Amino acid sequence: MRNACVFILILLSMSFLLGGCERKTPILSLGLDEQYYLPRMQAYRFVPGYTGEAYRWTLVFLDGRDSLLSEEQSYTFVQKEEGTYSVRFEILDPVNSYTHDFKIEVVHEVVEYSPYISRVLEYRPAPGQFVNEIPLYEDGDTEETIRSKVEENISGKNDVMITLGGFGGYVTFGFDHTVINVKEKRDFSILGNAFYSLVDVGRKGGSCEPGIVLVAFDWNQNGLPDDDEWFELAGSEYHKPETIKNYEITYFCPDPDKKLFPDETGQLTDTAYIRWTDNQGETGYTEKNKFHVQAYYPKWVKEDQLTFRGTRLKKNAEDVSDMGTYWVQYAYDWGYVDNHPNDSTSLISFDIDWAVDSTGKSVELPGVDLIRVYTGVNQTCGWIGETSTEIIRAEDLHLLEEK
Ligand SMILES: [Ca+2]
Ligand SMILES: [Ca+2]
Ligand SMILES: [Ca+2]
Repeated sequence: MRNACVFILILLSMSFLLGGCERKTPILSLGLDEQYYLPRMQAYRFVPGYTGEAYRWTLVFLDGRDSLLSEEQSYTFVQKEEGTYSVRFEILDPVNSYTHDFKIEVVHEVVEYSPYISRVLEYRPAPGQFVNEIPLYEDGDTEETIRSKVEENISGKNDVMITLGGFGGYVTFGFDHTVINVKEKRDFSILGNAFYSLVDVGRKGGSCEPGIVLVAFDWNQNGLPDDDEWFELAGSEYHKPETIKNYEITYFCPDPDKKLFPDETGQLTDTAYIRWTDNQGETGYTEKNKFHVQAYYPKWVKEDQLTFRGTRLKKNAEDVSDMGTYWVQYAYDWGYVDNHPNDSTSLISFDIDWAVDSTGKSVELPGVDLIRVYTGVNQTCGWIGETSTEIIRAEDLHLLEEK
């Protein structure tokens, strides 16, 4: 091993000299240590600067068996269980092959993790009747102060509801650790304010406003949703023909002095309030009702139009009275936020293994660092207004289990 290290150092020094001043990579970052101490549920990215034709990272067990971890040059390691992990890194190259065995001690975190949301990275609701109210917009608020209000509201067990507004409106949040994808198990749950109003029929319905979940693993470990790919968790509706992928909608900020178009019931004060157009050739309006008199377009947003993209679920509401007085939003089977009541534990929890890429192909993720939820339907229901996903809390189910 020692000889190999010396050899590599010489080789690296040579390439550094040959490359001259243009090579900025410091030699020290090119190596791998013999031993690492890493907290559980925290990803760590190993980036060997030394290159070859192919690579192999394997987990080596005590009995000599091994299991392939990756064939990429770099590897992001994360484990839920504490203990010693023996890892082998190999550079497979006809000229300079290289094997490095090292140990990772996965230890308990110094400060106990929270099973709940610890940070909100983005909040961008689409127009809606609760926008500027939950959270409350106050004079002088900016994107950042609103984000911080949302963070305060849905972190931990504060349980103060936020709205995502109409189709596409979203929030992005994370925990103080990676939510690990445990095989054959649901990994996290998200709480909203859905309820059933029909108790005597086979079809669950009431106030069910399904939001779609996206997840990302922070591969480059910078804590940000930058170049990490987002994957949709494919719920019960994902593969149905009526579900529209790559839906896009643009809402236009209304002129405050615009003419109002009330309806004959007196409950809608403007049926042509916030105009939207979509990429399906449709156009329509977010209607204003008399129960919510504030502006529905997010006041802190400077742009005069807002565009959202995503998967659009079929409308789930029916006017069961046929007179516009009693609307029922029917729940989809599984895999959506604010779609079943919070006491239906299995119906508000999510499995990271449901993740699919943009072509619908299943992807394997070791865990997720970032979760985004957006309203999945574009629908208005008379006096009860547009359908909007609401959130109060999210939980790492594995950490909850430990408590
Ligand atoms: Ca899982
Ligand atoms: Ca990142
Ligand atoms: Ca709701």
